[in-house]
Amino acid sequence: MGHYRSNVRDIEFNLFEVLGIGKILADGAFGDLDPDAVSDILAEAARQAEGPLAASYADADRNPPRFDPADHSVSLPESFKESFRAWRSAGWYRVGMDVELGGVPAPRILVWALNELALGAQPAAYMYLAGPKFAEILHRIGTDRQRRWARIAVEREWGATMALTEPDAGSDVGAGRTRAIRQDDGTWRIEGVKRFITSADADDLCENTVHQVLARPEGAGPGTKGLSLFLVPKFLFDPESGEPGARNGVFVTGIEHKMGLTASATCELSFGMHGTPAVGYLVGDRHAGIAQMFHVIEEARMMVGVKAIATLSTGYLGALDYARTRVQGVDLARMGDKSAPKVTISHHPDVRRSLLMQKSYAEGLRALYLYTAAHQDAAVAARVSGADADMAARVNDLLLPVVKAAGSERAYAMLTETLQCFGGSGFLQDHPVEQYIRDAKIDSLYEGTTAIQAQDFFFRKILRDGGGALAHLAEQVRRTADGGDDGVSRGGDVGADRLAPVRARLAQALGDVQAMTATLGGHAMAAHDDPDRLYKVGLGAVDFLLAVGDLLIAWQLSLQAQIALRLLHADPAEPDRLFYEGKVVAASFFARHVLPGITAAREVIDGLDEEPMHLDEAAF
Ligand code: ST9
Ligand code: FAD
Repeated sequence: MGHYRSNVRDIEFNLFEVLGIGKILADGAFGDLDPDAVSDILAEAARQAEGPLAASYADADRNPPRFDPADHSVSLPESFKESFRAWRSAGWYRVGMDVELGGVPAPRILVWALNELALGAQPAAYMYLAGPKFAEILHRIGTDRQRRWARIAVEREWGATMALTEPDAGSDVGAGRTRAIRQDDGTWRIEGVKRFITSADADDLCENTVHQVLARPEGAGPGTKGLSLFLVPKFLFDPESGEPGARNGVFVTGIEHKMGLTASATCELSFGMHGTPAVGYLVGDRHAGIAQMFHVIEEARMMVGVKAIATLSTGYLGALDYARTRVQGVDLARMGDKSAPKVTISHHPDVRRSLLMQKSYAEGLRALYLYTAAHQDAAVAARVSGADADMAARVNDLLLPVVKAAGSERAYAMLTETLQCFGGSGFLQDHPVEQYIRDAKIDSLYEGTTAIQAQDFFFRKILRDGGGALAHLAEQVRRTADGGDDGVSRGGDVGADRLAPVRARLAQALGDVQAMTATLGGHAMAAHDDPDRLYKVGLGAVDFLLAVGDLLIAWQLSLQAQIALRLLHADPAEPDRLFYEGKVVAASFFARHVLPGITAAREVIDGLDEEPMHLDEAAF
């Protein structure tokens, strides 16, 4: 069996029973797609993800890409290229893509569910296949000529990169020094060095690669607002047919040697420095680089969160299998009985605690990313949360940093629980979990570190939004805590007794989060007169974001438990009964074991103090 274990049962529970995809599709907004087709798509994509796509996971890690300075090329492992080609030729990336680009209509909840399968099986391949997604964005924001290029890019299967980072410009993208010089023919010369660029050379997987580059036109102002977005193709091409021509002056000049995710080549990329000018084309013929690049960044931030969650899910399912078969020790309740039979480790309370922790985070985070995806389609959002199109977009904006940062931080922490379940064997390369941990660490770093997400979440997504999207979400949480309708099924409150303690803790956690929001908001307001009060926000922002993440996970788990209890009432077949029982216990476990931490986080936020900011660096 390959390394990857999908959880299609849980994905389907989310799509069908929680989000109500059946009713969404019946509205007709997504063409002929029907529930049976959704199930078929998921089953077949999972089979391919677990099979050919996942097949090269370990091999590509042990035999990573190599860089040849003679011709600035990167060669990828053959096994990896086979996996990539198998997945690309299956065409899953067309599901949900713009029909004008050859796509098939589908709601974003299905698109992201499919993405989870690819990202769990072979995340580097998903990233090399970013070309069509880049093309979709260019098709939205480019000039007419660039919209044609977008169609060419899909037809000819070109690759794409996003090139922001430079040696002195990481989190601080606005410090970028790459220059753009306007030419008489309307094109631009790009000069500079970018660092850490993912998929900057794709071996022979793609005929051409289009780099999306932030650069500063001569005379433009400082910071991010002075940056413009340019397309810089590896090969210049015929603008009508796309036929590649001369080599453009953008060259890979090195690859990074990384802790994990080694199959994904991370490159230094230089522009106009090897005797050939780097020709660039201004996107949309307007200077709005950072805003345009954020279309890409938003897609990529969601991708990173889903990657982390997918990795946790496969890790958890592996740990579960191991715990069901590894025999060690006797049942704790018979610890004094030397003749007691040996049991599998899944009988030990601490292993159960660990498995439930992994399960509740993996399934709660999956529910959260799918709920977020539901707000990427106005029609779906209206059904799921009653949001209008404007509110749907704001809820999506609010949740992106939570999916990205809580997803990556919690998945990484839980993967150490996964490894622990394997005992010493988990430390060996016999199991994929050590690679999962190495490969997942990057998720809290790239696409904006956790600290950057936390600031984005508080300042932009809450304060600047006037708290509107947060209030919309809080209302949904409140409804679940009150035992209201689950939104989709409109069933009665079947599990009221069993869920009462969960709901009480959920209500308490909601109150704690609202109090934290008010406290941090108070500091931000007071900063108009006393700017140092912003330090308190900075000191508490990550704790706050993670607390909100836990609240939302608890909410989704409670909602799922409510639906599961109703379905249990209908006396389902045995596998379904077990699945729904697991849902109820996961919600209860998370409420008891994790939610008290939100009250503790509230205390931390209440007690924030500027002392760390006044400590002399030498005293650290
Ligand atoms: C990276 C890649 O790490 C990781 C792997 C990716 C692999 C995929 C590769 C292939 C890609 C090909 C493309 C395919 C497409 C899809 C791919 C999917 C896989 N929301 O607050 P201000 C804008 S890449 C929306 O003053 P500062 C807005 O226009 C490297 N817009 O910021 C705003 O103006 P206004 C990733 C936002 O202080 C303007 O920015 N690097 C948002 O100037 C200025 O805002 C990072 O992520 C937002 N949330 O700059 C950098 N925020 O206010 C992290 C800002 O008027 N650093 N804007 O609306 C940051 O995010 C910083 O906070 C900063 C600060 C740079 C924004
Ligand atoms: P720094 O910005 O130097 O941050 C160092 C530490 O300081 C972090 O803990 C950070 O949270 C903290 N910090 C920095 N500023 C602040 C602040 N204002 N407030 C609070 N804390 C702060 N970039 C691309 O453009 N394209 C790519 O395809 C790409 N792929 C990547 C692939 C890999 C494997 C890696 C490692 C990086 C990639 N990157 C890419 C770059 C990535 O986006 C940056 O590494 C990331 O944005 C952080 O920048 P930095 O590494 O310079 O860290």
